[in-house]
Parts: sequence; C-alpha cells; structure tokens
Amino acid sequence: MPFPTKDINLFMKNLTSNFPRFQLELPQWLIDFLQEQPSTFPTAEARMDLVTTLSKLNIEQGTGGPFGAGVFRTDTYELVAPGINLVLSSQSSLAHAEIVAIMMAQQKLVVHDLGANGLPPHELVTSCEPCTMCLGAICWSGVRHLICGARGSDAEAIGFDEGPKPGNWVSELEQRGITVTTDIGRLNATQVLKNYVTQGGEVYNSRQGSLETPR
Ligand code: AZG
Ligand code: ZN
Repeated sequence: MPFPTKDINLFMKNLTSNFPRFQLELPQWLIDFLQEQPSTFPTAEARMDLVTTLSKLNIEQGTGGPFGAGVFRTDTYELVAPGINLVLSSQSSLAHAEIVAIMMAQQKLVVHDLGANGLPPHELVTSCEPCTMCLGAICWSGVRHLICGARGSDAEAIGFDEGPKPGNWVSELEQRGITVTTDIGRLNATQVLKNYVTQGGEVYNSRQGSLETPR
C-alpha cells in the first residue's frame, strides 16, 4: 500500500533535519570525586563546602567556569545531583552550574517538578548567588530552599555579567515558597572566583562580538 503524502513529508522532513540532539554529561572526574565523598551533608556549611570544591575542581580540570551547585534532599541531606558550570565545554550559554544541577536532579528523579507531591523537599545549594537566568529557573524547579555562597556582586567584580536581577529577588523567591540563605562560606567561594581570573580563566559573557558587525 502506498504511503500517504503526509507520512512521506514527515519522513523527508526528518531526513533533512540537521538539528543535533542535545545532551549534558557530567565529566568523569566529578563522578570519581563524588564516590569518595560522604553520603550525607548534614550542615549548610558542609553542603556549601562540597559545591565550592566542585567549582574549584571545575577550573583545575578545565571543564568550565568557577561555579558549582547541588540539589540536596532536606529530609536526609543526601546529594541528589551535582552541577558545575559547563558553558564552555558544552557550547551552551545555558549550562550554568545551577541549571545543570536542576536538570540532572529532574532527570534522575524522572520528574519536572522537584516539589511534586510524594517527593521529599529539595534544596539548591550554589557557590554563587543565581544570575537572572538561574533565578527564573529556580522559580520553576520545585526546590523549596536556596543556599548561596558568594554574592552576585562578587562574580561581577571579576567581570561576569549576572544580568538584570531585581533588587528584591530574595523576597520574590520567598513569596513563591522558596526560602533563601545567603553568605554561607562566602569568603571561600569568592576566593575561587578571584583565583579563576588570576589564572587567566575565560570570562565568557555574551555580546563579546563586535557591535560593528553588519546585520
Ligand atoms: C554565573 N553565575 C552563577 N551563579 N553560576 C554560573 O554557572 C554562572 N556562569 N556565569 N555566571
Ligand atoms: Zn546562572
């Protein structure tokens, strides 16, 4: 029986489509490192210490920028999923540490909402306050709590553009049921940022092409 025209069109469209599949993969060093870590991180300082160490190792291993994050269960304080900045290695401006951690946690739990009924509460711990993009992602992620190390101003002091974030971002999150703790291990997390630029790390903001480029 001949194919209906609609099916042939669809087949041809798939054949000629050259859009790649997109996959985010954590580097092997991170998997190996986590195998050596404890299974629970009972204090906010211990959780921050882990994600800040990830940000430091990410630089040393050359896999991305100086940012680390993790999604944790707040009933057991187990790490659900780590995140590191993978912007450079994944060729994606979206691959901030917080986004990677949220996406990994959601894929691992096979759920788009980390606050869904029947799940334990989840927390995002990040070595640096979220940028504008990650702030938005956090609102839809389902996490119930956010813990931050360095401030956005610390990232901006070394040249990162953290975007047009509202001054009242903490209360905006809290109004949406996401409590926020800032300045946990700020000194340590900021030192990682400073070391990154001192060592010549790339500060990869957007709009770095010439403004003279013809449209
Ligand atoms: C960034 N800021 C944060 N908080 N996290 C990242 O991964 C970033 N990349 N660029 N700015
Ligand atoms: Zn971000």
